[in-house]
Amino acid sequence: MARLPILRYPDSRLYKKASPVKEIDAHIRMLVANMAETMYAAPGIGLAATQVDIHKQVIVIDVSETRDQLLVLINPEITEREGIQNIDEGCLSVPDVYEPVERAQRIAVSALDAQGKAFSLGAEDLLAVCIQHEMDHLEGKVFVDYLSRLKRTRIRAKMLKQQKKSA
Ligand code: K2U
Ligand code: ZN
Repeated sequence: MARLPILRYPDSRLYKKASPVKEIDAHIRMLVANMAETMYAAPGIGLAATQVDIHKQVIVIDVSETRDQLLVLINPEITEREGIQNIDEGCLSVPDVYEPVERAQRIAVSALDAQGKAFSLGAEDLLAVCIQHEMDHLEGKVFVDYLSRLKRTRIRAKMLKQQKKSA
């Protein structure tokens, strides 16, 4: 397994739309394993393949306290949305920025697991936020896109300054 480099905002590759996975083979399972290792090492509670410059509909999530309950979502679709919540979000592609985003409180999502088996699950609170955040990544959307133009401009300038310093 390997830790993968995470794209940093405002890298234009974060705005590419991910394609559905046609066949869940050993390559996809290796991608899932590498994404999980990358997420746990970051550390984060979610990661979309888009963030590691692989434009396929693959998400890994683990919101457990014990960090040992990996959820893999391949070709995910949200089938129901209910209620509203507004919590501070972060993003591994936008380090040290936390801002509130309005999301559905509860969702139902259908996906394939890493063995290609179809499943559905209900999620609420942080898990629901995380799934919606990661599915935005697959659509080529970053959470700062929900913020005001002024905030987004300031975040972009801060990210570019940090990247220039570390280059
Ligand atoms: O997409 C990502 O970069 C993963 C996010 C997932 C996330 C976004 C918003 C709200 C919760 C989770 C990262 O895990 S951000 C780091 C983090 C870690 C724990 C709790 C909140 C944010
Ligand atoms: Zn993110």
